[in-house]
Amino acid sequence: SWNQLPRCQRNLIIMGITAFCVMMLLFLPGDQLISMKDVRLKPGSAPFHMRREDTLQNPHHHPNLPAEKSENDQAPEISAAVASPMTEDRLIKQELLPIDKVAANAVYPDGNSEENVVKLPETAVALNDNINGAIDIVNNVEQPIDREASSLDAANDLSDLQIELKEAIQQPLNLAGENIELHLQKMQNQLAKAQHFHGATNERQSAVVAAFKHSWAGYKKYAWGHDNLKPISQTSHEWFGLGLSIVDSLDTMYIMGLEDEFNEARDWVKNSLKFHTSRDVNLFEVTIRVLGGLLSAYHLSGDHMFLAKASELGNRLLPSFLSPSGIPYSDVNLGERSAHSPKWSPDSSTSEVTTIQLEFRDLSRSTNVPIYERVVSIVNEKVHALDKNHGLVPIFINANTGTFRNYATISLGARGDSYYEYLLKQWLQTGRKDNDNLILDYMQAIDGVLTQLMRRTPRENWVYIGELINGHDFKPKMDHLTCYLPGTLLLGHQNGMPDSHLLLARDMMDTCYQTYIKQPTQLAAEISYFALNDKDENDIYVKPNDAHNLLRPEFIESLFYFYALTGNRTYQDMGWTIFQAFEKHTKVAAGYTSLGNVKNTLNTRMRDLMESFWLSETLKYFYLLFSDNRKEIDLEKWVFNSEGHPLPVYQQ
Ligand code: DMJ
Repeated sequence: SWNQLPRCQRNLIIMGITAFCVMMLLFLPGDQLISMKDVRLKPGSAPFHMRREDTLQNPHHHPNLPAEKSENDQAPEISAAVASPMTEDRLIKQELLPIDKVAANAVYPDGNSEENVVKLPETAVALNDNINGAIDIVNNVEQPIDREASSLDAANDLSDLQIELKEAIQQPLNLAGENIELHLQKMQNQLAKAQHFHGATNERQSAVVAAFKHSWAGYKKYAWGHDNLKPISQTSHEWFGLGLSIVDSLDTMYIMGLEDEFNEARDWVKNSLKFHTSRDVNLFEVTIRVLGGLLSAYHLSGDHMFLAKASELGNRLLPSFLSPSGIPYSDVNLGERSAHSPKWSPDSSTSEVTTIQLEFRDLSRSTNVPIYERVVSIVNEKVHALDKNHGLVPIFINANTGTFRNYATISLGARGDSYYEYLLKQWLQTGRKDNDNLILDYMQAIDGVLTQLMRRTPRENWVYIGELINGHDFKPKMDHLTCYLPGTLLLGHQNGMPDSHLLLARDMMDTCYQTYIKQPTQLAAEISYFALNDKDENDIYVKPNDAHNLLRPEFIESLFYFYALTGNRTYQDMGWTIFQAFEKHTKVAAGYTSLGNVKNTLNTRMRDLMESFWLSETLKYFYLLFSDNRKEIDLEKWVFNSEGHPLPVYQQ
């Protein structure tokens, strides 16, 4: 029939097809071309040389570099450094210098101040080899991949797991083939040993202990057994009905040496903490606060009652993982042993499904019951396999399909934050030996933060991390939640991550501190905005609806890491300024309260809630920050979960 067409018609069709092909080539998205190039990277090339030279844009403008440069106009040494973290010949500081010393030397990645650089630590060499190995596998396009077979394997794995899960849920006390109490008794010599703490050794620590005791007294009097205290109305606040403030406080009291308070809380947990009520709770919140709180109390005190409780709770949380994809549902009914997506949306938050792994893994390893670690490792694998935007993840994920929501925001604040935190911390928890995928994802994500989300303000050069609305449009907004990042980055750097992470950590620290001291109350708002250009009046500003302060811990947490890892006491002084601001503006007769407005000392609009993280995190991090012994909790041996509960590092 082609031959029967008139010649001019045939010519027209040929021209049309040719024009279509040319158009396709012209409009193929740039990043697809880049990823096509990536796949052909030679084995052994630097792991994160994943962009073309002209896309290696690092908006990290340090004050020592020309400040007026545009975002696309980078100092070459910085671009190169960010582009080539962890290459074989890179030298990394073995011992972290006090941060101000690093600033004085102004050594950026690949800088060569002899004083600052020594040989790559062994762990980092090993890591580097592993990473290169992993990248080799990814890059080896010659290797045939039987996708059908591997997806069948995955489906089989998932259905095996579901069978195992259902059995575990139906026989809660039989997890290890026997009653959990008997099981723990048999594990006797593997059980945790009690740790010893001295209590406060200086005035600042004593002031924090006094703040804790004041909070505890109010909670005891007006809200005992309920989740939170409402210190203005002097009543209680219920969320999950699990005595959150008690469980969240256990390890803080143990570390502070508050024996009487710890013992009364212990009795409440033993006799009154019940999980059989038919009530929906949030998997993530209950995991980080209650499961994490119980496990930490167990590891610090050596009291196996806490482990038995944790085991019962862990079992009741398992129905969350009975989803078609293995990505957990966000809501679980502990009494009914059932789970579902949130009522308001089909999706779970990305940070929520990826911030349960430390706790579930610890539960498995503490009880010798593998199912908990298995279910969360599957979540790791699934999320690892999903496409990301320069290593950054959308903030919503669907538990039924196992995919990210299209066009969801990318943020290191609410719903995104602790995804990045747990990538690093899980790797640390397993002695930096397992979980290469996670540390690869972490490095790639921080690379993405540097190139996609980091900006400097036009006048004062404050570094901040913005958001990508719909996954694309940059918004100069940073949640206070994001101020956990400098501490995590420093922790990573101490464990072999590139120097670009250290620089970002230090710059972010300065900015987060500014979000506090720029406010008349010297307390940070929930959300800060940053000037994009000179038209904005202030470099950092707060909108009226974002001016609240919930007694959040993130910046104090970062100060703690900076002090613990550098020994530089400047961070203690910064923390002391903020502690005094909390004392001045949030302390009330029955405890400490959240505020509605940090912008006006005469009208702070007290909000009437003392969240349990004030007790588990903010006060704990203040106490450890002010310690004379910066290794009071040794970060080589302990890893803090997202709610400030220390869990042991496993070397095996
Ligand atoms: C805490 O519950 C945890 O730190 C969580 O990861 C984020 N938000 C609060 C504290 O702000």
